[in-house]
This record gives sequence, structure tokens and C-alpha cells, in this order.
Amino acid sequence: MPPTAYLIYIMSIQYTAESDAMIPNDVDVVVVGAGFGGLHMLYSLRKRGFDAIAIEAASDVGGAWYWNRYPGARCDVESVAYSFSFSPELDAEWQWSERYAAQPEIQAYLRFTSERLELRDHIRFDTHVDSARFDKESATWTVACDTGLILHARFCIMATGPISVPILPDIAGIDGFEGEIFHTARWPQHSIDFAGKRVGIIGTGSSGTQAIPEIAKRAEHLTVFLRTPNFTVPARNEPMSKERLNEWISNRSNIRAAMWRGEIAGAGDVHMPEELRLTRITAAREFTPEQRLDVLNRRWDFGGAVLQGSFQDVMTDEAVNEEVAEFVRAKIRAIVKDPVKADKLSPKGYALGTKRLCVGTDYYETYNRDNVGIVDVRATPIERLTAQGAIVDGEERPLDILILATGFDALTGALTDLELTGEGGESIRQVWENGPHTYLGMALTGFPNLFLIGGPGSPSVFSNVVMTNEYQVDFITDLLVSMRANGETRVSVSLTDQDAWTDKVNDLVKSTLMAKADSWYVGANVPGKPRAILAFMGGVSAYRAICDEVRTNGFRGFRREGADSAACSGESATAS
Ligand code: NA7
Repeated sequence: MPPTAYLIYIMSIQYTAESDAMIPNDVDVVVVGAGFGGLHMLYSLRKRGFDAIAIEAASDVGGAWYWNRYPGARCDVESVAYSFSFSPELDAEWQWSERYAAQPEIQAYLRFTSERLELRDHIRFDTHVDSARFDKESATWTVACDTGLILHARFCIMATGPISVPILPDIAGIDGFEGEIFHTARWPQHSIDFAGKRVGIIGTGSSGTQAIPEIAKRAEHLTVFLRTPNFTVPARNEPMSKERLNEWISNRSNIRAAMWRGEIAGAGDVHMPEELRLTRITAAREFTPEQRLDVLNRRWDFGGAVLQGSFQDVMTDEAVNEEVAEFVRAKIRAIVKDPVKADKLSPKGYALGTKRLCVGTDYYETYNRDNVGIVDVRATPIERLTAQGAIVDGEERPLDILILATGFDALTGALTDLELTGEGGESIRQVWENGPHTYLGMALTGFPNLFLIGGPGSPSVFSNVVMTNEYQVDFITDLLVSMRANGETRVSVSLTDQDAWTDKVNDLVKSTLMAKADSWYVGANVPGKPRAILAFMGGVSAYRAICDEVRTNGFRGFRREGADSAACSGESATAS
């Protein structure tokens, strides 16, 4: 062995031996990820006596809220709704300061949660899971990490988050650019000095839309390289008023119940007047044109993503959707003074909401600043990057900083990126070659004892993910508790049940406008990714009803076996 290789070998042994001394190698459950889903999963299992640990690639808790710390990063679900509901202690001891929480406050909330619930000693930070392999004989998972840590666990739970793998644009010359480059989803811990800098930003989804107004305030000049303009609605964020806080505290169990019934989405409507909220269950044709305009104006003024739910048929009726879309375009024309810029910013060619509606603050207003310009990269693409800037239309535009707000390999990326191998030796990458297949969005055939939280086939990004995650955590915990009580060691799902669920997920999108747009919701933003709807569109209420029914019928569809393989349970979900 050459001396350097030997040194690296020794160092890795010492590192593993020292750093992992406190972590047992054989545990009941490995939870991958310490964001909202992973933290709650860890707590829930440990509370019920399981020996569970979490592995987290970042240096702290937070998941997406650890990494996405770009200027302006803020949640588009209202803070009170974007909180855990399972813990009276957390409810009592934490107060949100704004209607929509910014990234630092959400990360602080998750740090507080991890401390208050005494979870931190059970999380291995700065550790990336490279592979997880199921061993048929022992019915255990072997989880291998980049630090050399290897864990053997009965169950493996992937709480890896729907938006955790950023994607980079394929631009010629990017490696030779000598300025600074940042991806919004890998933002550095230190603050970045934009003063006097010429900044470029690629991407105008939720991340770009939030970052642009903040960076424009500080930079000498900001060039927005715009490919597809998005529909952006004003957040109308504000400090949390005493009245709203009190209303939430005194009424939160009712509000949460209404969220579970699907009556409140949590994306702006928590404190919305009842009669305005109810328009979302009424077809647009039930209103006169004047009434419809009034509803749209009131919802626009109220702020948040509530415009998408203005009427029951916004996402299913093209004409209704176009009326709402044109309402937003009229707002853009009214706000943006330069008509050329306004036209460039006006979304066309796809229905509102089929690409995620962006919720911003002063987004369109920012384009009235003299220091903000737009390059329409469909008309004039970035030909290449040079050491000092970008060549567009044959001319070099000097740049000191380039920001990539270019999105994620959403929902599946975090799973297909690692070597996740099932009982037959096939990787998840192979079995999802034509799109993700799951049972209830929580389990998949050929991968016994593996569960997903917030993954494909669950309501995930079409819901308040905190709520959906909570439900899945409860479901999985109950299943594991029940298995332990019965002495069962292995749980799997059949291909028939998985196919039936996947068909249901795919069928739901067919009657909506969502199927027609090229969005990350259908994997269209990643070259080569199979086109398939990535999440369950039926809503949290329907999802919960289906899973409750499965649960009360002995976790139907989950085939459970004892150590001696004698005891089996969980008839097929499609058997009845
Ligand atoms: P998104 O919503 O996927 O937005 C990515 C943006 O980057 C979008 O405007 C893309 O344009 C643009 N993009 C990507 N690649 C390129 C290239 N090569 N050239 C020009 N423009 C490009 O990601 P976000 O991070 O903003 O938001 C993701 C979710 O995180 C969000 O919905 C919230 O749930 C939180 P395109 O539309 O593809 O033409």
C-alpha cells in the first residue's frame, strides 16, 4: 500500500473509531434526514422505546431549511400552520414572529425542537448516507456512510425531503468563470457582500423570486436571466399581530382539524374571512364576472398562494384558469412600468398553478429599479460563460457573482442518488426507471422494512408537508409498534398493491391541467427523468381517509412476517 493511501486508511479508521464511539452499530431503526420529517420520526420511535438514530448530511438540523439560506428565503405556508402539532410543549413554548416565517426562524424552530425533545445525541451530523442494502437472510438494512460509519438496522426510514438535491445548469464555460457562484440550495453560512457587485441570477421559481428583490437592494446591478416567467403573488408578510396569535392559540385545534378536512390549506388562508375562504368550493360559473373579479382582488390583497384556490375549478377548467392567469398578467402590467419588461415577465403558454405558484415580496416592483435588467434567455441564450461574465447575443456581460436558482431533482432525487438496494439486488434507480412506484407513498415492493416520509406518491409537495409528514410518522410508528408486539421482523408490500396505488396517483392528475405543463412536479426539469406526476393530488383529507382505512384493517397491504417466517398478516389491499 503506498504511504499516502495507508495514511488515509489509518485516518479514516481513527475518525470512525473516535467519532462513532457513542453510536451503536446495531439499532432498530436508522432514520435518514433530520428535517421536519426525520426529527419527528426519531422522536416518535424513541418515545416508544425503539433504538433509533438519525443520520444527517448537514452540520445541523433543518433539512431544506438548513441548506436554503439565500437572502429572502421564506416559507409559503403560514408559520402557525407550518409547525408540529404533536407536542403541546412545543406549541406552548414557541411563538412565531411573522405571518410567513423566514429561513432563520424555521431553522431556529427545528433546533429548538431537537433540543427540547432531547434528540441531538441521537443524530449523527456531517454524515452522508452513501448506500443502504437489504439483507434477505437477516432481514436487516446495512447503511454505509461517507465517514466510514456502518450501521445495521431492522428498519430504514428515508426522511430525505422532497427538495434536497439541487440541479446545476449545463452552461458552456461554467468551470472557467472566475467570479463567485452560489446555488440557492447550497448557500454558504457566511453572509455575502453584494455591495458594488454585478450579479447575475438564473432561475425565477420560488427561490429566484424570493432572492431577486433582496439582492437587487444590495447589488450594484442585477441581471435576471429569465427563461420561463412564473406567476408570482404577493405574500403580504407582516409581523404576527397579537390578535392573530391569540386567535391561533385559542383556536388551533379547530384550525388544525379544518386543515385535515381540507377546508383550510394553510397557505395564506388561516385567518381569511369565512365567506372568502368558501369560494374555493364553488365553481367559478356560480359567480358573475364582477363577483369573480372581486374575489380575485380580495384574495390578491389578502396575500399568499390563495389565488390558486379562488374557485373550485381553477385547476381543472382551462377557461377559469385563464381568467385567473389574465388577472395576474393585468397586475404585472399595472406594477411594472416598462411595458417591455412587463411583457417579458408575463407568464404565457401554461396554466396558473401547474408550475408552483410563487409567493413573493415586491417581486414585480423590483423590476422598476434602474439596477435590475432582464435577459430573456429563450430569445438570447447564455452562449457561454467567460472568466469575467456571460456572453449573450455575442456580447460579454460582466459578472462578479452568478447565482443559480435552478431548482431540484425533486422527490425522487435524494433516493435515486444513493445506492439503495432491495432484496433482489436491484437498486431504486433501476426499479424507478420509468417513474416512481410506491404503496401509499410510504413503501415499495422489493424493499422490505423500508419506509419513505414525504416521498413520491404521497401528498408531499401538494400539501402542507409538515402535516403530511406528521401523519406518515404516526402511521409508520403504529405499524412498527404493532409488529414488535407480534414478534414480526419483516414487512413488505406486493406489486399488485403498489401498482394499484401508483395507478391511482397517476389517474388523479389526468383530469387536471397539471398534466400538461413542463414542471418539476412531473420531473420535466431534469434531463432524462421519466415524466410522471411525483405526488398524490387527492388532498390530505382523502389521503388520510385511505390510510386510516388501511390502518384499521390490520395495515392492509403490508405483509408482515415473524423471525421464523411463520406468522403472516396484512392481506392484499386489492384483495377486497
Ligand atoms: P424551480 O421552481 O424548479 O425553479 C427553477 C428555475 O430555474 C426556473 O425558473 C427554471 O426555468 C430555471 N432554470 C433552470 N435551469 C435553467 C437554465 N439552464 N437556464 C435558465 N433557467 C433555468 O426551483 P426553486 O428552487 O425556485 O423552487 C423549488 C421549490 O422549492 C419551490 O417550488 C418550493 O416548493 C420550494 P424553467 O421554468 O425550467 O424554464
